Amino acid sequence: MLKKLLMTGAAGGVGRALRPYLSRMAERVVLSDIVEVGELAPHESFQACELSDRAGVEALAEGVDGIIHLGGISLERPWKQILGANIEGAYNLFDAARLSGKPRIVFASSNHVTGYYGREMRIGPQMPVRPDSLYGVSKAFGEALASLYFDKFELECLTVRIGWCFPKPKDMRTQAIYLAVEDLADLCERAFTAPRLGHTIVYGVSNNDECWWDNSSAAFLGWKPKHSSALWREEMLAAEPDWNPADPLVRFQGGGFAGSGHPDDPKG
Ligand code: NAI
Ligand code: 15L
Repeated sequence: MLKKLLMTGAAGGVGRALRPYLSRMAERVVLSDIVEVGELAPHESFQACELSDRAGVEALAEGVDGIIHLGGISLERPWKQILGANIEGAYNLFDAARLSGKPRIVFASSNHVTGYYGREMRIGPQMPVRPDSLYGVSKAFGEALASLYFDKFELECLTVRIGWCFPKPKDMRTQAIYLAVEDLADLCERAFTAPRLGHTIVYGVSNNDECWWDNSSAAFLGWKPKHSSALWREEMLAAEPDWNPADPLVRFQGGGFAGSGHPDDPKG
């Protein structure tokens, strides 16, 4: 059991869904975001922090023995936003952790780090990154930091390339990459209780029928996702009757992220 767990991005969709599971991992939980998180349970506290603010992030990391880092821009957005929240923010977080006792980190990366691989492929963390967006590039930067900070400073980290962590899929793509929040909670718990973690990369995906990702290199964690998107398959198939296999939305794992242009271009 951790003594004090920090979760950034606590006001976001994943943060709100994960919050009820944190009491089984830690005695005290510090929730952080740039927006309020609402009413607090007795074991919870809130500390507002902008991730690009170095001093603020150092204060946040002080005295914690585990971190779940969800905070930042979670979609393709103009470069300046990504630079502050995801590039500077990730650097501040990892470096503050280095200076404050090297707590284990669970880093919320994204499937968009490898979004330009085709959907007929099965890929694993050993394959080269193939980001489909500036957002995906920023997550690849975070993953590279995690690798450096383990190799050089022995700061252990579980990088989770999350698929689709929402209550239910919205189409056939997200049905293949669906991650139930309970499975994510189990994975975080494994990250904090494994005797050794190193820097491990895992795709955050439930036990779905369609599957593009091979997590066998993280088998040592003993993580066995219990949930599946199978119950929504018929509904999702019916919602997409007209496939065009050449459409980026259908062709690439990253779907619309792979099909979109530069976020700083004026919209036509
Ligand atoms: P979200 O956008 O709902 O939540 C992100 C939170 O980060 C927000 O509450 C926001 O206020 C906070 N934030 C943004 N910029 C910040 C800054 N500069 N300083 C401090 N806080 C800031 O995203 P969601 O869906 O909850 O995702 C959580 C994490 O998981 C994100 O890092 C996202 O990239 C990653 N992820 C999520 C997926 C999903 O299916 N929900 C899929 C792949 C990755
Ligand atoms: C992500 O990385 C996003 O954070 C999430 O909102 C979804 O868009 C998801 O990927 C996706 O692949 O659809």
